[in-house]
Amino acid sequence: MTPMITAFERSPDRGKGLARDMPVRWALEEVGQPYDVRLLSFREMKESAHLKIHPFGQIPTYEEGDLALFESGAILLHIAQRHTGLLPDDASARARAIAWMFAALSTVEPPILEREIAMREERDKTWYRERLPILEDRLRVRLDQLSSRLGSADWLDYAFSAGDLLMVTVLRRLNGSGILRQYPNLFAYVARGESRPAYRRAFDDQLAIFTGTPPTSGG
Ligand code: GTB
Repeated sequence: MTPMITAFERSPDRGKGLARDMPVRWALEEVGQPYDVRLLSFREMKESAHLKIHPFGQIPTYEEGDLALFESGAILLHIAQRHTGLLPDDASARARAIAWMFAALSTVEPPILEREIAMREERDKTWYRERLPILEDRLRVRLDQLSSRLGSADWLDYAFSAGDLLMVTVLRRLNGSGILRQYPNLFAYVARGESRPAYRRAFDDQLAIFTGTPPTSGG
């Protein structure tokens, strides 16, 4: 059964691969699972047909037979558990890779998002100039820690895993900020993830939606 995922009909990032269908596409490409894509407008995301699948009216979702999932992290875990290639066979290594998935979404991403949201929505507030350095300091604490842990390794826990896939995805949100360049090992880590063939295929497919050119694979 070919899974169906949802994505923006017109992504606000203009095809930069920052929307959360990107990690789902990347995971499906890594495990060699073809998939279909249903594109949704912002209006369609809030309609009852989609709300039955996603209670918060967002993308991505994942449908496969009777199973309908929302939350990119849960979708990633499902794909990684169902196929080989994204989680190690060894039980302890598998548990550690899953810990990195949670770390990406619940420890590293929040300070990245807080800064991003402040820059987008609070620029005109009186407190903005004082608050931004506080948010950037908080972010640097996390990046310092992540950079120390990664050291000179290629991936967070030996072999590439779904933990790396999500961590690279999360760090990509800093693209263009100049912050990642201050951490050469994290910068190289993101580039290493982006150079994987599966990543490239996923990126090109989501970009094709924006540019209107036919997809090469996946959907
Ligand atoms: N926790 C959920 C998950 O991980 O799946 C969050 C899902 C989510 O935030 N979905 C967003 C959405 O549907 C799209 S990805 N938003 C529409 C809405 O809430 O009405 C977030 C996103 C959107 C745009 C950019 N961008 O333009 O750069 C980046 C990321």
